[in-house]
Amino acid sequence: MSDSREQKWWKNAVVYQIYPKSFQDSNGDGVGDIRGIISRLDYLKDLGIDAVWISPMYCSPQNDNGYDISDYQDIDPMFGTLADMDELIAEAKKRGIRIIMDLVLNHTSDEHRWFQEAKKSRENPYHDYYVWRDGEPGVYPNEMKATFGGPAWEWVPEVEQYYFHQFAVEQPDLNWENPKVRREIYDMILWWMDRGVGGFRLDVIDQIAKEPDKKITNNGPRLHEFLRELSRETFQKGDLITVGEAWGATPEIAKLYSNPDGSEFSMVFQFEHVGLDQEEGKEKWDLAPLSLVKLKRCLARWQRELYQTGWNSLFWDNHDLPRIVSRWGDDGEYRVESAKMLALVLHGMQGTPYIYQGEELGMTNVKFHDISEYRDIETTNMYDERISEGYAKEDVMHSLYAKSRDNARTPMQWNDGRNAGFTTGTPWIAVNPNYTKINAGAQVNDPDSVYSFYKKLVHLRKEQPLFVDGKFRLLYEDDEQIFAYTREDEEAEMLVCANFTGTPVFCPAVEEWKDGDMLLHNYPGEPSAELKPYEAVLYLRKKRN
Ligand code: TEU
Repeated sequence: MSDSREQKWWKNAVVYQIYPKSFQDSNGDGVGDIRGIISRLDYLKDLGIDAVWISPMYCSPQNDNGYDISDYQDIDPMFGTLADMDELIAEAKKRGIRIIMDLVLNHTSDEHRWFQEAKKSRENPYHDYYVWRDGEPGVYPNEMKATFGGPAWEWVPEVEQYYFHQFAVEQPDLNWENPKVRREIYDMILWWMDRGVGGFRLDVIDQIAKEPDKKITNNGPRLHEFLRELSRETFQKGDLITVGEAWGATPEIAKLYSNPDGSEFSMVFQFEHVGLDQEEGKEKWDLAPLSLVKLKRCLARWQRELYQTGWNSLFWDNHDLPRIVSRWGDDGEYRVESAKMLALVLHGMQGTPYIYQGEELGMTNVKFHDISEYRDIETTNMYDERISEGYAKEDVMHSLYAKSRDNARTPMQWNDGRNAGFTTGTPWIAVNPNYTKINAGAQVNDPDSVYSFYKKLVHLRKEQPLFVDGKFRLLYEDDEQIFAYTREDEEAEMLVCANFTGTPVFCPAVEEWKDGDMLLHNYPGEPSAELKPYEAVLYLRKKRN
């Protein structure tokens, strides 16, 4: 075992993401909660994952489902209590699972005590916790827009100033220039570390060092100075996994974030591959055709660039993204095959893989008929905006079906019973009607299920050092159907070979590797050089010395 694996447990780990509102309800109020999560820990243990990242459960008015925090040091009653949280940490620990909290440090809720104080007067000690600019009602400091629609500035008559918000009006941005803000944040993080938390995911962390006067949102000049201080004052005092969300990361920047010297984070989420199906210069709703060549080049570049100089996170899905099987796979006839194929292609690369709840079941996007069934603030704001701009309803719905964040947020499909076993009450967002077919109950004991395939992958990673250390090499770079690559170290090499389409394709590498051990395959029997729709295989061979 190499040094890096001994020192950095998270390089060998698989993380599972829970969106708590939609995971498991224990008290019939239609919203998932901590006791629900505790009741499903054995399921997670069976899957074999090492850590669970849970989206925010702090006190929040829920304008953005918990990404608007009103008290960082308490749990929202909707999810339970601090005592429940302590129990969750302890119960997870018993099963060898660490709990990763989601830290939203770029902004708070407008109901946070700091903001309530800040907006009282310019002299208030908390005023400078946020980002204010002078102006007059109706004359904005500049034309910056918020991610969730509308201007990025909101007028507060009491102080006759605008505050800056990169997301919703209810999410005022914190002022990281103020050392007091930073100290409060560090103390809060240390407090969670003392409770036994195993790591943190840092929400939109590349946006904290904004300079709105220069229209700088992410990657501000002081960003890495702030991050190094944050890491020194908190994370480096424990053995944590930390992952920053950085939509604006390039490989160069990611090397800073995930520097092996540990000065910032363990790794970052970068989103370059996620934006490939969006028309350039437009919004995520403006869909461009998918190109496998572009996807491969993008992912391969990240593999190459961070090799031994940083560390990748590997993910297809999260709570903001549509379901991968509906996006790059086939959520109809070849749902099972394509879900497995996508899993293998992702997990075979170098980095720490993340599984988003339900991905291990091959859960799909949802098509609600009416906007009233959608809950996400980004989705409903965009709908209103586009309808008022004259877009046709069908076109807007078409974009929602492809990209709404609610695709990922429908309740976890546990079984084929009422509400998919998620709640005995009325779910806060409707269950995807395909739960009768796609659910955990049908898959956990089926050796051929998507679930079992994920489970094998997770276990393989523990057995094969190549998954962690092997050097990546892309094959067939210009092929629009095949995604194939090798990983290699001094002792062994492996081949991942996948047909990314529903049309058979000839792939000579499969023939060349026939003498290797076939570790995984998403069809029965041996593959031939003609790969079937979405067929994927993993071969390993030892090197002869
Ligand atoms: O997301 C960051 C972010 O930039 C997203 O809003 C992204 O632009 C959008 O989802 C693309 O559709 C994080 C959280 O993951 C998200 O859930 C929060 O809403 C957001 O920050 C604000 O805290």
